Amino acid sequence: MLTQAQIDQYHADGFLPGMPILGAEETARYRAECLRCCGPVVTDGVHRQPSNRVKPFLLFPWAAELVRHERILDAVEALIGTDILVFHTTVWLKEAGAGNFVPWHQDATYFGLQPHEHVTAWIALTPSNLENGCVQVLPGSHRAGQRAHRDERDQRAMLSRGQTLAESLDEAAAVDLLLAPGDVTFHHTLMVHRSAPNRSRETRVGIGISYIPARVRHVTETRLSATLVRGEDRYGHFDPEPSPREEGGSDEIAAHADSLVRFHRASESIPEMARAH
Ligand SMILES: O=C(O)CCC(=O)C(=O)O
Repeated sequence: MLTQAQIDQYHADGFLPGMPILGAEETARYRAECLRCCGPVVTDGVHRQPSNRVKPFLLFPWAAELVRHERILDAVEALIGTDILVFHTTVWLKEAGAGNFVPWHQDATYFGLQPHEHVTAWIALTPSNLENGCVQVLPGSHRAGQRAHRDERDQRAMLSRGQTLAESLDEAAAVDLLLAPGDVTFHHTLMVHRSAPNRSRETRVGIGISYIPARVRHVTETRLSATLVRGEDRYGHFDPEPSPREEGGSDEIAAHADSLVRFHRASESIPEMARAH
């Protein structure tokens, strides 16, 4: 799936620019499902709550299918190896004119994973461009390791505590990840990135899937859950998660709630989070 040159590029730059991975039809289907289940407006009988946007693959069969997409996993395997878990997933839905933005940050700050081998596959379900607030990355920034963050409380910040890099950056070096629907980019957990508000007239939808090799563990006392999507888990660092059989089922809702409660409990004691002021 990836050439050796692309793999080298990922390790050198900390990200891979968008590549067309999903076909037009499947992209349209995932976009419709994502808006139906995780969108801002209640229009039908879907069990809808804000947390649907976090780990939707435990609630919705279409999302469970997406995190197991063979072509995405082929690329992920080239970057982190054959035994792959989904640790987390976020639907990044930016409504037109809402002013929501993502501050400069590193994902590693709030995940508490060691070693730092987690990779995010960011899937564009709509166009993602400068007008609607695409992701922007600082190439090579992952090589300087974990940086200090502070909490910047702002209702419009799309990170739970408004985690923002404490130091100033050379923003002129930022690269805009310009994507067509169905494109996927990959970024390293220490990559410094952000995204600006959506100033277009359309909603921007992306899904960020956090993949880790099974050897990676979580650093806090709380035992977390994760989903094996390829290969074998010979480490058992995480409790296995069930795949949803039906949308809105009580087992599915319970498994999702359990996973999120553990994740939020663990977040409080991640060393990088405790140091953020
Ligand atoms: O979608 C966005 O605007 C931000 C995405 C992001 O921060 C991430 O995937 O880690």
